[in-house]
Amino acid sequence: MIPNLILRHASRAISIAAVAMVAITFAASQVEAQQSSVVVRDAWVREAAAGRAVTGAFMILENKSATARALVRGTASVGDTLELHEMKRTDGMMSMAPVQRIEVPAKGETALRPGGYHLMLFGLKKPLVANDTIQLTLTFDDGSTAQVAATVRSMQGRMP
Ligand SMILES: [Cu+2]
Repeated sequence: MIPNLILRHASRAISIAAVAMVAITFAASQVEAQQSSVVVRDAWVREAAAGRAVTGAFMILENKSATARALVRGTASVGDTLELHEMKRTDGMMSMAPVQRIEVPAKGETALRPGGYHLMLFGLKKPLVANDTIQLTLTFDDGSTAQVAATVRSMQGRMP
């Protein structure tokens, strides 16, 4: 009888531990999914023909809070990697480069648009056709995230 009792206690301890693990995991995912004070609107992504593995995404970032925020990273449902980019004119030439963060002032807005800040999506898994919708997950410097639906638009011959 004694081994049986020990066994029962052991399995109970395990199930308590399992419940605790689930609770911790749940709490962690709650933190991760915290809604950002930055609201995203007018999100769109440039159409990408078959064989084209790169495109740009654009939107307005609106900071509803009284604290400055910054976009620090993101992922896209359709690509392998997402980089934050800035396009600017240097010595009369337009060029783009990755940036660490895109600042969004307190109670203010930052526009991501062709010729300025944008998101660069690499490793596209399939062509992006006008009027399709893709999903972006954006993470800000406070760890909050925003889920964004971006519409695919055609934008012939323009960079990025
Ligand atoms: Cu770019």
